[in-house]
Amino acid sequence: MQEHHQRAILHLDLDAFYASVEQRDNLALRGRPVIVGGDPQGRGVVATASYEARRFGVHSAQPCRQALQLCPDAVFLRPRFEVYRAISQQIQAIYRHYTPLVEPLALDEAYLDITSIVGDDLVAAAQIARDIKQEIVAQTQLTASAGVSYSKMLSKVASAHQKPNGLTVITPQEALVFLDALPVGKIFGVGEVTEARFRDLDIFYGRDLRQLSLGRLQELFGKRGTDLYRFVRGEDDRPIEPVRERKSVGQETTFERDIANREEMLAVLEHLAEQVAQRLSELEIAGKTITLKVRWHDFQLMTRSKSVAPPIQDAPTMMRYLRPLLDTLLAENRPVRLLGVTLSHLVSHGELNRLEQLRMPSLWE
Ligand code: DCP
Ligand code: MG
Repeated sequence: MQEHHQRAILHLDLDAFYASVEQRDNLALRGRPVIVGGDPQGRGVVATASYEARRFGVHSAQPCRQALQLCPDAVFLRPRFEVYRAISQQIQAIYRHYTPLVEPLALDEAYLDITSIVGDDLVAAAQIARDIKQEIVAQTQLTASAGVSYSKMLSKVASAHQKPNGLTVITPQEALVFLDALPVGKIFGVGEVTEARFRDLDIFYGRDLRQLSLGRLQELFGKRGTDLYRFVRGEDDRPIEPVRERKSVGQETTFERDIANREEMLAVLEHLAEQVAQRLSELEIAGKTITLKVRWHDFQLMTRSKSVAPPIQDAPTMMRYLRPLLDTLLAENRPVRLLGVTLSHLVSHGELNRLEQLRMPSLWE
């Protein structure tokens, strides 16, 4: 385990994400107050507001009605999640170009551990943050704010320090100064309830919290008291936990008795295909390769795959390929004890849309 101050952690957060995307895609919205969220006449809330609208006091989670009162000239828009998700994939691909240690927190937010590239050199880490910010602008025309420090908590504090388009480094020597001035609500794990309890104790900032002894914090908050005691001293060892990229989506079933009837097998495959299609749709992906897996009654395993264009996402299309694949195997004429369907070489819906828009079917080859 590394010493807590010997890592280089980045936190990247896009600026006014949904609103910036809308302004990017519609020139008429640039420089104007834009509010993305629910219906201003209805009961919806603000998802986010452009910086022009924030000047009027509009903010995330505020009722849209109230936002309309504060900023009657604002343009209200519904979110376009597919577009935001596609951009999220795009920026995560940029991050993964630097390190596999990428932990997304939200569509527009992620931690990167770049210790393997720069050691504990935060100046070099800041240069990488700058490069990444530039790459994001180049690829998406959107700006991000970056925080550079030796822990998750401090890099997140750093990225929020100068927004928009900011870059802030917090060195181990500077950590306490930043934490002193940090409202307790911004400390990891401090929700509204805890914040209210702190308010009753006249604790508003990190510097107030640091006055409490470990014993007192444990008395007040149990085990979490220990974390708070450590966080407010700049100690946060939480590792970056990357989400592994999914390689395949599959489903299989073993029979109680072996089956030898083709129609029965097809019925099973159809059921499996529907389950796989359901999962693909939840994950918003499609697969370029379909694989049929068969285990014979004697336990021998065989698979047959086919790569297809365009990528597959629905059960009927899967069946179109599974039928001939099954028939090549059934020539064997043996009873089957397991059937499985797997899709691999996955592509996101975002990627799919982009490529479809380019109308270049050759890209699927
Ligand atoms: N979001 C939401 N509801 C919230 C907060 C956020 O729907 N209560 C959505 C809209 C935001 C996106 O998530 O665009 C990212 O959230 P952020 O907190 O990072 O906010 P922004 O990116 O909009 O602004 P900032 O520049 O402060 O990061
Ligand atoms: Mg953001």
